[in-house]
Amino acid sequence: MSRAPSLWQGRLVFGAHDDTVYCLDAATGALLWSVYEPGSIPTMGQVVDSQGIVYYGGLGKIWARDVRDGSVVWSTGENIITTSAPSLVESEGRFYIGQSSGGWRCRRTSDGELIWTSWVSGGSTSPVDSGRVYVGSGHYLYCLDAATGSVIWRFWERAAMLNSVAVGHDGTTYSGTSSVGLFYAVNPDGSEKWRFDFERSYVMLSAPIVGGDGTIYVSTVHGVARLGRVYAIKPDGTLLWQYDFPTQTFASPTLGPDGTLYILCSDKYLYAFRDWERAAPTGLTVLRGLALSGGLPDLTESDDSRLVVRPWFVLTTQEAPVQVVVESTSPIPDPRKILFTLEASASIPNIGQKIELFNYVTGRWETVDSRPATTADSIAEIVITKNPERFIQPLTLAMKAKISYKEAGPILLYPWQARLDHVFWTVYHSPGGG
Ligand SMILES: [Ca+2]
Ligand SMILES: [Ca+2]
Repeated sequence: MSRAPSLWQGRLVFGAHDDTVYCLDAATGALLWSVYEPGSIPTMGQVVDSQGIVYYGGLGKIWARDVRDGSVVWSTGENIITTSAPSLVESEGRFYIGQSSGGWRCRRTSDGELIWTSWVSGGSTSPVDSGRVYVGSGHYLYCLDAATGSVIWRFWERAAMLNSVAVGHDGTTYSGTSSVGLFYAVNPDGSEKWRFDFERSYVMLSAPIVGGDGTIYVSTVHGVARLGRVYAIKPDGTLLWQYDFPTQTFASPTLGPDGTLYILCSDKYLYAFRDWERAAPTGLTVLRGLALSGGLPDLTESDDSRLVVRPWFVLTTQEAPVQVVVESTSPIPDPRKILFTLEASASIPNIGQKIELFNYVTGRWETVDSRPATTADSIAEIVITKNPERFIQPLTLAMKAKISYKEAGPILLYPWQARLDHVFWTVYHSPGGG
């Protein structure tokens, strides 16, 4: 089965059943290079280090190649059958790889030489975290000491063989069974945290991954109907969303740095999707203050081209002398999360910056952030996870933000300036969305 492609500097690398390793341009899908080794079946997965060296096994040898052109850095062994992708610990110059005879090996990245051998055999992609290697093999999830290969604990599952493993940011391990649709979260001490039941006949055959916000992404297949489905599961074990593919997806998902999820499907298409969308500003009103330069187009990019506003008349002394209202439109009415981002600065210290979002339920502005403005551009990111739909007009999907500046202490120079470089909303899809 094909595993997930690896992403390095805009290049996707993966092995296929035709004994070939491919490197594609991630943006266009164009072939950059390929290498053919007869009988190698390089489909157990690969890993790419920060220098652009890809490590992988298969039948016969373990290889290290340069992702730039596919040239060989080293190859090791004869008659090796690997059962996993290599798990890399680049800072220690080591990787861990499953072999069908003799068990798990720890090898050097520089030349592939052996550091230790474990009696635990089989299992596929295994993460290394805080000095531990996690291997799903037989009826057990094993936790091995990364330094020596000795077993720290093992988690038993009666139903079926445990499969590939992922580790969360808190040390929780995630693994599923390959014969019944069960998915487990295991505590760092080896005890069960929760279990998640995939619907009907969907089973996990490839490694889950954990996103930056702790969301667990699992690729599953329906063996009878030959369908694929990806689950996004929250860290508490409840479903965030699921997405159905036209055919089976044997590959693990891969997350790009911007949060785009890549999935290789058996229909030979690489699917790229994400659960968020950007909403750029579409309207601007300077409510209080005098616009000195710039306008709406200056707010759409972080490029140091800014809307600059100075204080002007106010009706009362409590009122902020600079108030800017920015409008946008949400792509959906019911997001699970809204992120509001402002990159701005003030010309002098002691200026307070306040961000309000318009609450369409109460019909009032709601303060979501208040902080001192910085004299160099800084970014305020406001996350709304509780009832975010209140900030979206239900019929027009309009969104409004008011950004205000007011003196917060003694100032040395008047008039001062508020300088807004970049304003945008990021809207995250609800559970059930794709
Ligand atoms: Ca800037
Ligand atoms: Ca700008």
